[in-house]
Amino acid sequence: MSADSILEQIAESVVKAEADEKVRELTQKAVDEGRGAKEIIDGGLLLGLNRIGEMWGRGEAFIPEVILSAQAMAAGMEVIRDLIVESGIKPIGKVVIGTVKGDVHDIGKSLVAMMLRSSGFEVVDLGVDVAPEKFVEAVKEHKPDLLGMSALLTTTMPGIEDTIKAVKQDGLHVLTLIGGAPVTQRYADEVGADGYAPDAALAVAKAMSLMGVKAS
Ligand code: B12
Repeated sequence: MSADSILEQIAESVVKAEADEKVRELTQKAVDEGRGAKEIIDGGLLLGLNRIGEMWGRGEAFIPEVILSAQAMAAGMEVIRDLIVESGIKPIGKVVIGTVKGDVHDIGKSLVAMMLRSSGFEVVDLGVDVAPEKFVEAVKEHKPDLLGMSALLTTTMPGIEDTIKAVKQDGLHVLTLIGGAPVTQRYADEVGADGYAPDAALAVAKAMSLMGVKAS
């Protein structure tokens, strides 16, 4: 079997969200064939995730399928973690993310977290109902490059502004990225957020552009 076809198999395995074991096995095979970490990620794992992301955008795939594909990709990433360390590929950046105070909507935020993780970011997920002071504490503790906030209710959206103010008041330097169904670019501009994205795929692209990395 040629090396290119193993990368294609990995991509298809991620799209189909085949058992994590299968993705692990194929990734290990690619490693054994001498393929480098970047090649396996770009030509196999990430290619698969991008494909399912595009299918989702066209309405040909549903959220549970995207989540399963992201998990399958993460299983492959585990196999090449050691290779990544050896080849000196650094995480693109660190993100602390959470859903704002009073809001328990978890699905969109977790999807964004998973896509960021799968795309090479280190992610600290604070969960839901996160008060501004908790975000501030987490920024002090983890020193992330980006702070992601999600709000799904018009009544909890002010939690984004409160958190941005609290972070600034503490003199912390972190880029802010916000999203959630009622959130808009206009709102992001109003509250002084550094970035906004309407979905998980664009959240990754935005996070990359904020970090000065070109999305592939
Ligand atoms: C599932 C759901 C729930 C579940 C949540 C379960 C869970 N574990 O998350 C439960 C049943 C608990 C729930 C409760 C409530 N809900 Co509700 N819920 C929804 C529903 C149906 C889907 C939300 C969802 O998961 N969508 C799928 C995900 C993938 O999409 P998403 O969240 O928008 O996320 C995407 C983007 O927004 C973006 N994104 C999200 N976060 C972030 C963060 C960053 C940094 C970035 C860049 C991008 C980003 O990327 C994501 C992926 O593409 C919506 C309706 C809807 N269609 O949105 C109502 C909805 C959000 N809920 C609503 C309401 C009113 C409530 C309740 C107040 C109901 C009640 N009376 O009790 C409570 C509030 C509870 C609370 N305090 O939070 C309203 C909000 C209206 C408003 N504008 O304020 C909605 C819009 C329903 C409606 N049409 O009335 N809800």
